[in-house]
Amino acid sequence: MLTRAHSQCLITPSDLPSSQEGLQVIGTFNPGCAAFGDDRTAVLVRVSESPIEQREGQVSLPYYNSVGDLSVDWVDKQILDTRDPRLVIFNDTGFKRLTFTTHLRVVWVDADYQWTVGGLMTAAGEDEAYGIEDPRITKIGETYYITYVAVSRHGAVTKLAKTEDFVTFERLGIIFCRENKDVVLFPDRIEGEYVAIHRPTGTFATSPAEMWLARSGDLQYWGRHAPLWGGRSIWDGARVGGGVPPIRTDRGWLVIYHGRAPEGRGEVIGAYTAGAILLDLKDPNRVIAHTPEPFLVPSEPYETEGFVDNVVFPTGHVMRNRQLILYCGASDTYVSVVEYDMAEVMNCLVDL
Ligand code: MAN
Repeated sequence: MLTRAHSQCLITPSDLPSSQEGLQVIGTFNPGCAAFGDDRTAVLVRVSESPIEQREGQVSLPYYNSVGDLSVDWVDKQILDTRDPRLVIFNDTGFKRLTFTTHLRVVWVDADYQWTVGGLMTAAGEDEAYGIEDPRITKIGETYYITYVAVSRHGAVTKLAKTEDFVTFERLGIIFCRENKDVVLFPDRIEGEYVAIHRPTGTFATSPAEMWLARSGDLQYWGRHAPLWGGRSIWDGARVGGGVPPIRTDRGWLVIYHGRAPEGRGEVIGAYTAGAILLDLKDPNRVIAHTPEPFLVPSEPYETEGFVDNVVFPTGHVMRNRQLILYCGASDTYVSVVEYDMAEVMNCLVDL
């Protein structure tokens, strides 16, 4: 574990307004971010909301209907498995539903971590019926490209949107079909092509927890898929996924990713921690170094206790004076920032 130069809980659910009446904000986490102008950071926060109304013995399952309005299905608790706080499972059919809906809220953060609330991007269309989650932002040229997860009865897909001002957002559609999350775009083209890391979730018996690399001529159609990196230790053995868009360094592309450990005794979900791999600058399919241990693990109270305990989930970064500022989700409840000396992060990497 690496010593943090600074860390703080930045945004809590009570800090942000709900998207409409009748909903309460229960989570503000997994934020995408990008440096904007000289000293501001545009942060896109995943906001989860649930209906304020409670009914005895029932669970509310909110969703956006075909005209984009919020609807709620009320279901008897008795017929559901409610052990995972993020979703319920119908006992008879095994169908799963989320217990909240999500949208993305813009927050402007200055160099002293003072912030103001901006606009929002709400879910729209059938493939976003349960909400939009976990944005990652990469500036390419003058445009900010946002990958985000859209969740619906069709599963979890990754979509692309773009903005120049974080006021209006143009949707560019699905870029990776289900089940695919944690898509991060490289900021530069390599040999003329856009490059992305994605995380398909396989259900086949031999499908491991693994990140893949893909290339595209236009950001829309992705091909030349190849496996990139799978978990090798306990901390990243159950699941891995790209965290922060790749950072160009003189030694290679630094890719900070999250790993999930298998469930410990009595735990529903194993701890989420973060480590890194280093990719060859010209041939990003080649992993040249990795951190055998995670350098970021849940330790602060806001990381160890929340909607989901023991989660640190880095999703954005800003560089300032050789300091690496990571914007993270903490316990699926808060936005936190963690600062590291960039040289110390690079020192955690061990050549392969
Ligand atoms: C999954 C996703 C994330 C979430 C983590 C931790 O990776 O649902 O959005 O933050 O789990 O619960």
